[in-house]
Order: sequence, then C-alpha cells, then structure tokens
Amino acid sequence: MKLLSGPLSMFGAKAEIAALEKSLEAHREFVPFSLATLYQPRHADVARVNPKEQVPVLIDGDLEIFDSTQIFEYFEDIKPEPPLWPAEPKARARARLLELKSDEVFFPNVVNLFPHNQTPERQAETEAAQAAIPAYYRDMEQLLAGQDYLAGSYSYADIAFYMAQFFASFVGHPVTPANRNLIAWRERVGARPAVAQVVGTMRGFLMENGIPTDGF
Ligand SMILES: N[C@@H](CCC(=O)N[C@@H](CS)C(=O)NCC(=O)O)C(=O)O
Repeated sequence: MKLLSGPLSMFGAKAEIAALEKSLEAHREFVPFSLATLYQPRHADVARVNPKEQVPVLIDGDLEIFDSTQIFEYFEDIKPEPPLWPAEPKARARARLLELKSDEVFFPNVVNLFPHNQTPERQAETEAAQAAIPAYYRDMEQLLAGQDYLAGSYSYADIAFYMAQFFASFVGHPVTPANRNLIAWRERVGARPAVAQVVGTMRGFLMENGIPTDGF
C-alpha cells in the first residue's frame, strides 16, 4: 500500500497513525510541500485520484481512495484487529460522530486562525474561531470525565482530535491546564508509539522551518 501525505498534513497524519496502530504495511510518501509553495506542483497520483487534489490518498493495488475518514474505514475492514471503533452500535455511532466533529466542526476554526486567513475582512470569522475553540475544549473536557478516551476505548475519534488540537496549539490555542482531563488524555494519546512517531516527524519539519514546538 502507498499512503500519500504531506509533512504538515493534519489529515494525512491521521491516516498514517491509523496504519501504524494496525501494523499495516503502508509506505508513507510525502508529496511535494513547502510553506512557500504549499502543495504546488501537485503530485501526479493525488491529481489523478482525488478531484479535490488533496492528501491523504491511499493506493492499494487497483484500489485508489482519498479522505482520511474513508481510509480509516478501509483499514478497519481489512485489519479489524486491534479495533479502532467501539463494537457496540451506539458507541460506534458516537465515536464516528466525534471523529467527524473534530474534522468538520473543530478544525475549521483552527484553519480560520492560520496566519494567511487572518485578514481585516475576516475579523468576524477570527473572533468566532477564538471563542469556538475553548468552548469545544470544555465539551471534550466533560466527555472525558470518568473515561480515558473520547468514545470510551481508544478510537479513530482520539486520533482525529489529537491531531486537530496539535494544530490548534500552533495558532495560539493549546489545551489549557484548566482542562485537566484533556491534558491527561493528551499525554495518554501522545505516549502511544504510533502517535509519537508521526507527531515527531511533523515536529521535525516544523523545527526545520523555524517554527518552535515547545509550547505543545
Ligand atoms: N476531508 C479531507 C481533507 C483533506 C485535506 O484538507 N487535505 C489538505 C492537507 S491536510 C490538503 O491536501 N490541502 C491542499 C489543498 O486543499 O489544496 C480528509 O479527511 O482527508
């Protein structure tokens, strides 16, 4: 299998962590990326497979798919052990919703705080994002009262939100000490070898580009 990702891809990192958790033989390849040129020029496989021209893309023989959540589902089907969705249907549905919320409710706020998006015309979006991130942390803090992981057992929901809050820390909104459950969760998830490996590589890229990661 070939997993196309980028050195600073939040969504690619999700897929790579999942492959490592499942001990899948997925060769991770970084597409061309720099802070100046971003994803230009597009990698030929990404342009061919994904009409949105985004990473991650997974190629497994004649199967070519894109989107980190679609890749999660494929990994779960081909390698059910260790399970990364809870087994019980309602718990599984809740875990899937948390994974979706991390990507599509929480993370867009982080994107709104990326430096290139912080323009005077987008002041309203900036302010909304600044309020939404701590509010989301408070919700997750409550969810983690009495359980170690967001959906009970360690799941794709934890992988998604770990990466999303990692990026939030770089736009000035790390998890704060007031969120004690979340801090403990972050240590628990961050200590997993799969997570530490992928985040370590990303940290290396950030440091090479002069972006300090000590605050995290
Ligand atoms: N929903 C997609 C989002 C993928 C995505 O936004 N990828 C970013 C990198 S993290 C990308 O390739 N951006 C380049 C672009 O949009 O031009 C997923 O879960 O994979």
